[in-house]
Amino acid sequence: MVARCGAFPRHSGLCIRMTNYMTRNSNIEVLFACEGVKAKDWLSAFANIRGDLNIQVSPDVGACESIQFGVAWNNPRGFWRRFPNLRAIFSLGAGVDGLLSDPELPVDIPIVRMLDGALADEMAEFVMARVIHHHRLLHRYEVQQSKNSWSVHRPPMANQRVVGIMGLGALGSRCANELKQRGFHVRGWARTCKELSDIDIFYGWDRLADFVTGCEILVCLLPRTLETEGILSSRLFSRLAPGACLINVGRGAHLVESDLLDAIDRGFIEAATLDVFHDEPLPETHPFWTCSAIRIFPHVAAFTRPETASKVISDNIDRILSGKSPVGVVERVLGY
Ligand code: NDP
Ligand code: OXD
Repeated sequence: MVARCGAFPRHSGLCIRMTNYMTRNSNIEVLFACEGVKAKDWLSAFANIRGDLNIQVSPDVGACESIQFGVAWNNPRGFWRRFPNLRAIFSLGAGVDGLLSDPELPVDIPIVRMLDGALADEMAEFVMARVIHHHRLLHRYEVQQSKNSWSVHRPPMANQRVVGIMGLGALGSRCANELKQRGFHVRGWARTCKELSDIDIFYGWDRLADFVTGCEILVCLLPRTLETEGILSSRLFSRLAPGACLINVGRGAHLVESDLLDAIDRGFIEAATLDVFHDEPLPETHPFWTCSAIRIFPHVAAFTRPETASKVISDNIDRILSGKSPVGVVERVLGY
């Protein structure tokens, strides 16, 4: 999640031109264009680590030709086309589906996703919390309380609990490792083969059915791409262990919403933790709000923090300036 500032209107006077953070010899021109994000915190974070960035904050942009680097989130279509001398665009989020959906995105520069250990730490915390919640059947007690009902449920031990992680990238592999260390029986699914110790690895579409079959807690940490949209569907749910739990922290578009409600009705899924949605904020009238088997979180599993992520971007700027490739370049053909 990219931390948002609710009361930060895009065209307000709070959009600061970064001249007071510049040094006299500054010559690296950066445009911070992150819709709905509190720019002030980012400007301070960059200023704390270096003084040679001249950061402008959208929409207050001077000469478009001077901009060398863009920091992006939630931009309107065609936004980045206006800057002819861009050398890279850094996404504030780990997910770049929004950025890549712009058909007018410059084609000849790297798009770089957010790869920050602190983001992975937070995601691992959230996923661990929710896996333990479902593993210990705490969702049942939440429902019981609303009915004044006292009934004890005995969960299996962690090493008998099969947790499946879809997506074994920066975030998924971190979660898989931590869950393994916590004692769960962990399996993971990715596009290409991986080596993660003591984790059962499945890769490619032809192993998806084997991966899912018998999973008791399924965590989705895939990026949204043309291939992965709608992957959390009836077909997949029907292969899970009966009464399985779902944790979706990838993107809302991974889930076929009506299929989840149907799987809950039919007992394929006992409980779900959802942090991402087709429409965010989730509309007030959405049926998920009133489904007792679903817990809703407003896209808060992991936050991109200015304190650490500014250093990630800064290091990548240095890499580019010294002729190296930045870390985290998106493969546009794959969409992540
Ligand atoms: P990465 O790009 O590092 O990892 C993506 C993983 O998904 C890789 O293991 C990749 O396989 C796998 N994958 C992609 N396409 C397929 C496919 N067709 N079949 C099987 N596996 C596939 O991403 P991150 O781990 O950094 O982030 C994952 C996602 O988490 C983001 O895209 C974003 O949507 C979401 N996110 C959510 C947040 C929240 O607060 N809810 C916060 C941050 C991110 P391979 O390794 O073989 O390439
Ligand atoms: C993020 C994301 O990093 O959801 O916030 O991609």
